[in-house]
Amino acid sequence: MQVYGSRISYYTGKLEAYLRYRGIPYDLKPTVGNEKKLLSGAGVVQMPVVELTDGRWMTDSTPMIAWLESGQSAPGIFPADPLLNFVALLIEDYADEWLWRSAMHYRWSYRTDRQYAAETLYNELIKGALPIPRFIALNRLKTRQRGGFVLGDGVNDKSRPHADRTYLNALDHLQAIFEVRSFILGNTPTIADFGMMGPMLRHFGQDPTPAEIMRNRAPAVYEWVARMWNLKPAEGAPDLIGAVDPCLVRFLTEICETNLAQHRQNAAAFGHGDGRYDLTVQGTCYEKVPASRYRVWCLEQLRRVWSGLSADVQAALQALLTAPEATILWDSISIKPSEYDVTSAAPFNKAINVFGTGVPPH
Ligand SMILES: N[C@@H](CCC(=O)N[C@@H](CS)C(=O)NCC(=O)O)C(=O)O
Repeated sequence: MQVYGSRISYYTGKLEAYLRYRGIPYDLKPTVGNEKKLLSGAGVVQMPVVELTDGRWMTDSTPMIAWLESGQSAPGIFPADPLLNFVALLIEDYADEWLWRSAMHYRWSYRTDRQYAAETLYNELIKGALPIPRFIALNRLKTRQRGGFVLGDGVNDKSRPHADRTYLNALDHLQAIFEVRSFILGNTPTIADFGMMGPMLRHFGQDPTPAEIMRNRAPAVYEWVARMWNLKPAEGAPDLIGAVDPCLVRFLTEICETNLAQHRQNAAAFGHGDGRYDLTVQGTCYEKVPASRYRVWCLEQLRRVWSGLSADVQAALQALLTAPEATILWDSISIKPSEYDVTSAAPFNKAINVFGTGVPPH
């Protein structure tokens, strides 16, 4: 397959970790210069977009990995136990939709990190493809990314300590887990691990400032990143935990307080037709963040899986997810439908970006 993406892209790294694990060969191609093909094939320009050898196009790491995995033989990365599977999906969604802001903040707010990222993107995507002088291209990249995904996504002097802290919290929770087992939900990997590779591989584990923090503060996480990158399926059945333990419960509380808080407020803003809203998470206000129709769909997916669980599993999960923010998973409140992918064709549908046409609009 052809994977259109970048060596420093969050979701490309997530997909690549999975492809390497499954031994699925791929070529990495640049998105720049191929925008028309991507738009007509997948409906969006984003990273990653995949062209299969049979000519079909697909995008969006979450449904892509689910589809690829459905063609694999056991052991699967989606836990057979419905409770653990739901926990894994919650972790994947937190990695995709919550940690992104913090990862973009570390990459584009810190001078050394943004210089490294801009140089890498220039060399990979722009040099030789677009007739733009290097220093102009670097400045444009920094302005686009910092303006859109950091300042334009609510990270300012007031919210910055929380955007820093949210990464440290993720590290501390994972470090505690990897002190007792090799992967998030056991001694074999699940979709929770592949999801967490998005932020941890190509941003936090690679950008100079957060990578230094990871090595010193959470060496077990640093080791897990390498373990995931070098992983091949084990023989035999998955070896997963039989019960959710206290270190995982604490991680789930963090996930509810952050990602599920964002989901509730984003869905409400979308319902009111607001393009931007003030997002309050753990007492910090991220001002004027862009509302996302794509994320309303993510919430719908979680609620759909929830509603398919038996009453016993729902009750067992409710006993674990005690943070008030968790109720968005089962509340009977009406959420304005995203009307995205209504025929459940993803990852082969005409996709939408997380924000507008890619970058949060100014
Ligand atoms: N939901 C998608 C998100 C893909 C995505 O947003 N990728 C980023 C880069 S890692 C992107 O292409 N952003 C749009 C842009 O920068 O224009 C997925 O999981 O694959």
